[in-house]
Amino acid sequence: MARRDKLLLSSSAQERAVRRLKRFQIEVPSWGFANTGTRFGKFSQDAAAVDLGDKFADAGITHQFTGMTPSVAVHVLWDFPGGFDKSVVTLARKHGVRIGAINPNLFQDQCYKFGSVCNSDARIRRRAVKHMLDSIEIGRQAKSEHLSLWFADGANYPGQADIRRRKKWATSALQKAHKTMPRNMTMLVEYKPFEPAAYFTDFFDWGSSYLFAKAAGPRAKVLVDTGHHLLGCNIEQIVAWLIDEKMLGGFHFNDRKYADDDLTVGSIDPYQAFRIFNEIVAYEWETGRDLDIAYTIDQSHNVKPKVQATIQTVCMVQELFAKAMIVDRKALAASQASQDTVGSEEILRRAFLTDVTPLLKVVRKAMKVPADPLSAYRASGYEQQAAVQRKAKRKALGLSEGGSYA
Ligand code: PSV
Ligand code: MN
Repeated sequence: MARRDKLLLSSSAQERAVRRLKRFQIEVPSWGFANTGTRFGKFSQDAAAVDLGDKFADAGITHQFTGMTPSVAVHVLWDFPGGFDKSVVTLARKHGVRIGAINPNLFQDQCYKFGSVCNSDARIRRRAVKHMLDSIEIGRQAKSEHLSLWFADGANYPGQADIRRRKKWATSALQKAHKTMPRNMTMLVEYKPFEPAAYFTDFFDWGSSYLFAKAAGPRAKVLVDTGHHLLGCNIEQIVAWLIDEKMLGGFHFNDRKYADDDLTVGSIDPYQAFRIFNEIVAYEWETGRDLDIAYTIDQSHNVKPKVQATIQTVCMVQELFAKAMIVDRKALAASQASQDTVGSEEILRRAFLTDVTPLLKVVRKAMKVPADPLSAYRASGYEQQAAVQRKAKRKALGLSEGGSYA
């Protein structure tokens, strides 16, 4: 039976924790509000977003109830199928949010069957680079600070592709994109060791992303998607190393059981997310400075109602970050110095098992949001209203199901 310790913080420690938690923000993905599915099918929800305005509205309502999600990550092909213009910026503002990371889509067009920036056909590589440059231009107009890159490039069979040449092609593409980025933009390079390519992916682990980012230029960093690791991988160690190398640019948070399951954070292993936050908070505690990290959710809610799943995630992230904030860092340092393994582990476990609800209550009061955002949202009637309106919108548009997620 887990022990639920009482939260006992000195008033200065509590004030510090409240101030930091008030500054903690996490970006929501536009695609988390649209109808999604697995490769076996898609189950649509009436309240799922039909268009970009709906996605911004859902992000806005999430922000209204949590105070933590002022920005929305967009996916160029899914969100701007007819092209981008500045009215999109106004539309986001109307719903109380702004545009966050720009995600080019370099995996869905037929031409990318054998890769994008790693394609052996130079014409396809040029097309992929052009799409990145177009995405940077969208970012410039939207005043976005992040270009978030994920490549599905890879090979399905041994012998299919020249691994070293592909590495060089990718490097050259990233360098071209980096050269074009405005000064205030950071390039985030994501990795994934599997899927959709079955034999190898070109951006396969944090080391490959690190090398690509280093070669691209000084404003390129690594993005860690928590679902993109082989089972058993020690993600917090990767996080600690990237922090130490000043190369941790951002996160895509989600949880997983078997593969890249895109489940809500903490639904399977909350201790994993806590251990990641523990590394971040440890660094911030030592240096007295907030790390500049793009925290983002990357989840797809196939069975849970989308906004509920998002609010649940945001609150879970806040709770786990709060637990990392209450780790007794001085005691931990002393315990590590005396090589007390059990004592050190207990300090972490004690923080993890402590009920931080009282602390979160103070934070949420200061942020002027409900003490229990999820219950308040569920009681608000937003979802029922959205379901009616969006069903009617779909009917008027002749759509059989919702969402611009292709
Ligand atoms: C790929 O699995 C990924 O994590 C990338 O970040 C994509 O942009 C996103 O998922 C799309 O859902
Ligand atoms: Mn991702």
